[in-house]
Amino acid sequence: MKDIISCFAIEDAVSEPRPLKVGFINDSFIVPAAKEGGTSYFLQRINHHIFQDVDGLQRNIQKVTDHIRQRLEAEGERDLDRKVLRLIPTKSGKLYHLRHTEEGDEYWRVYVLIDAQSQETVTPQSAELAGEAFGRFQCQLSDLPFSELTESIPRFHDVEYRLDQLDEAAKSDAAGRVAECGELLEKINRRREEMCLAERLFREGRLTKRINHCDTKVNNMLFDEQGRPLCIVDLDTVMPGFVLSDFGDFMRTAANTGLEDDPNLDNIHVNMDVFDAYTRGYLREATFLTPLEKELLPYGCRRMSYMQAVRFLTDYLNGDTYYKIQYNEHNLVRTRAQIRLLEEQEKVQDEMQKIIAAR
Ligand code: GN1
Ligand code: MG
Repeated sequence: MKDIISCFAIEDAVSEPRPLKVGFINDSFIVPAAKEGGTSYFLQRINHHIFQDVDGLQRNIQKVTDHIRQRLEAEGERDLDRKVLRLIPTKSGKLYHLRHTEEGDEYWRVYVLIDAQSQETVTPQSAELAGEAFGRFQCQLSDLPFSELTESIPRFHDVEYRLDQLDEAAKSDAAGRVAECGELLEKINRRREEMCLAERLFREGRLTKRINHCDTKVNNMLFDEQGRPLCIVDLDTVMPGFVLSDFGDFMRTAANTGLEDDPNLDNIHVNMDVFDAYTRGYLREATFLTPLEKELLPYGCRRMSYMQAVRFLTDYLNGDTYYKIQYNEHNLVRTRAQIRLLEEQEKVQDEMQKIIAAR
């Protein structure tokens, strides 16, 4: 660990790193300041099986954080290192440290540690703050051309591509599970055209892409002691996409009265209080939206539940190679729960549309 830390352009003296349990994808460590009042750091080993283009990934993060920092500076913000992540380069000026070991290559990076709190659960009040924070995040990046960033996971939120993957999985039927999925496949197939609307509108030049976070969960926000949002973290999936992704994914995860993998489908309804609160906060900040983008937001919710169902079912058919599972039929249960959420969202789409139109 000492060797790894010593590769980075860290000025303050630091103590021994200690592991931190956050997220499932990268390995994270806190590197505490050696003295009171010194800077502490956040060290991560990047999962390069998921993020195969580490150069592109790190360049994305650098561009996004630089851009936000410039905007904040121009607004006269003082508390910069708590309002936006700061990457620490290596002593040779690289955005990560590549280490060759007998077990394979390791990619390490360092941020300044932000002293803040995080939240795991959503209330209507925190949903409004989250809407504001993610809206502001998109707004701060709205003048950075989306083509400046790469897709850190290629075609991550592309529904046409996700359906191609499902078709391939169904065709090869590697785990012999297609026969039991007839009803789910039928529900997915029936909605194909509608759910690929964004990709078609993009090709027709009517819908733009923008820079999205692509993992808009409340636990990817940091709050200060008073519970005010400070900063958005976990920037690995920041990439070009439709604004529908960030809006829809928050609603998929937070505005569901059931669980993402709820075995009891009757638990699953849309939490309209959370929907209303997030929308209020989001639309206050997302002043850059075109009328079409705004109108498509309820579709964005359905699209993300649908895409997640497609991804879970694909993994089930492939024999569970991507998502970690806790039991044999976990991906099937997840698929059913996401399809039910989609059906519930379909029932309230007019209500959603009204809430949005009223803002
Ligand atoms: C994965 O591991 P987690 O929860 O941060 C996935 C998301 C899915 C989510 C479904 C890189 O995110 O896209 O929406 O699972 N992330 C990746 O629970 O595939
Ligand atoms: Mg995550």
